Amino acid sequence: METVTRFGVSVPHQLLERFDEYIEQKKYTNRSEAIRDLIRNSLASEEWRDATGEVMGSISLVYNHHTRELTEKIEHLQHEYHKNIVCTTHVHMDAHNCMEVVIVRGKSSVAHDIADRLISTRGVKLGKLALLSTGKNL
Ligand code: NI
Repeated sequence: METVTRFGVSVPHQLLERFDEYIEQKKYTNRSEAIRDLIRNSLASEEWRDATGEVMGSISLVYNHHTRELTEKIEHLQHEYHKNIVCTTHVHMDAHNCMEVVIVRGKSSVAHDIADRLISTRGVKLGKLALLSTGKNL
């Protein structure tokens, strides 16, 4: 039988409440099975990473612009990848929250690197990379 490892995770109370609602909706019987599936899905979506050739992608971010130095960090990162970033659209959603959509082009691995660095920046609440082929070979 496969060895199972237990580990502890620190989660803000409100986030865990929301997660428990999600678990109930999805008919999971416990948190462990739900977390295992989330891990499997995250790993599966990494398969795109190895695609060769040029791709187009959009990276959507949601963040609170009051978070210290966050806006500067996001802008700095985008300058670092200026050769791969086509454009950026910023939406002030309410008094606190912003949505930013960054259009990227280049190798799949680079699009993933940009997305990973932006999404993992402290204060970014939600983030998603959507990749598309350039359509050249279709
Ligand atoms: Ni804004």
